[in-house]
Amino acid sequence: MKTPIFKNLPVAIRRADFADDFVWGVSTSSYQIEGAATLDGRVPSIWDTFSTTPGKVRDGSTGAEACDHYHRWEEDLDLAQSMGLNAYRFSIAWPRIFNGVDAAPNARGLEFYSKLVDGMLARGLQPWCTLYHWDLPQYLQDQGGWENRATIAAYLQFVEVVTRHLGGRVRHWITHNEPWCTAMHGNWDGMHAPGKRSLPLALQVCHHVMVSHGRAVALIRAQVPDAQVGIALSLHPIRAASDSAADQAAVQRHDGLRNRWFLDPLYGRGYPQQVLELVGDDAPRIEAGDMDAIATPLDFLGVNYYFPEVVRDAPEQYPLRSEIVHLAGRERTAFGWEVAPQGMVELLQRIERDYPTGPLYVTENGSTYEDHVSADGSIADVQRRDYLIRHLAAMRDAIAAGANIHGYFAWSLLDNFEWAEGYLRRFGLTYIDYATQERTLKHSGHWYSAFLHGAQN
Ligand code: IFM
Repeated sequence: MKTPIFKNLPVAIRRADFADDFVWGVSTSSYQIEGAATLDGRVPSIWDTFSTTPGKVRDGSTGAEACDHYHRWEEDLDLAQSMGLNAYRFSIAWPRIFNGVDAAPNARGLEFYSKLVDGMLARGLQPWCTLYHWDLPQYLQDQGGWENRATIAAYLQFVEVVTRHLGGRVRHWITHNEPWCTAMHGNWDGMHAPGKRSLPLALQVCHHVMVSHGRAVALIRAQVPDAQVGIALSLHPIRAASDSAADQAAVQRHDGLRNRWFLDPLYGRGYPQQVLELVGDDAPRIEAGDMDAIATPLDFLGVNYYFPEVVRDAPEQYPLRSEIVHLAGRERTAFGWEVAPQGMVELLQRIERDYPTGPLYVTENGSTYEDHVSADGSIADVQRRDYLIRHLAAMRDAIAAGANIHGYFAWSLLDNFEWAEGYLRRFGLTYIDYATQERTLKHSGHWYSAFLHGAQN
């Protein structure tokens, strides 16, 4: 008799379908799980400021406590190990490492990540370190944040200190997580910290973030001789709402800013001309050497895939003259994101066809649904489990067709602070009871664990 966790699986899949050295991980980020916002010399980040500003986070919550991972990290790493993972992606909270413009590095902040990394290594988890996952120190935002070119130098100082301390133990480095979100949600639509609403500002922020990325690649290599360095981009396959020529043309424009704005400069092609023409005077100011810095060769590309975007022609919309539409009848997560495992394959194959990326890693993929705790305490999150299985199967098929994919990180190990949605959205393979901080592996997590331990299904 199959236990409920293995009942009605959408497709058969086994770990043995993948290479022995395939990287199997989970992804997390500092502000979303750590809590301990005022401990051991940590200063406020832009997310502390933003989330305590009324109306910015849907349930009025903050990451001040989150999953209390700062104190429970051993339990969390034990869980990751018990699941059979061989990698763990985490991010460093910059406000724990530097607490002022001219401050010396904060030894207690460094100590936390040092222990965390040792904990991963002791459990057979390869550490994948993201240097920036959106928690900019507020004192830097007070001086203009990423709009201010001086923030690039501050970031490099932070990167230098972190890589000097952890470089002997951490080989895999991700400079930035989803620069689109840093720039556009932070400064164009205002949904994320620091909550500004200006396209030219967002494009300038984006440019500085990308320059900081390129400079960091060289710096990390200088500090960590056998480093593997990449960036994690949030990318989407872009699809047309109809067969009309106008909608097809909208796809090109939309893709230009959503995907090519990042991929083209990373691979030495500069910003897409089509988008530069559309944004006109709102284009970023670029200094000599910037584009070469952004194009510093990478060891891998991290792709965060969640869903395809469907667009239609919308001549009134500045600057892309396109608009995202939600077609009826599509399968969606509770966030309204379309469930499209094939979209992941399409995206990865397109990236490889169009760019010399080298190895690809899916650095995030996951789903949010309403979770219900049963009387026996279990969480039968069948939809999240099936989302995971279907995406793994799509990835397996893409690899069989020749895709250069070397690893997969599920988002996320734990339910956590989902930015502007607060705790209303649960993405975890593990359920967090925020009142008690008790962790319970959901059925999706049990399935992933069984899969990683070699179960046949
Ligand atoms: O929670 C986020 C994460 O911080 C960045 N990528 C998308 C996830 C789900 O929205």
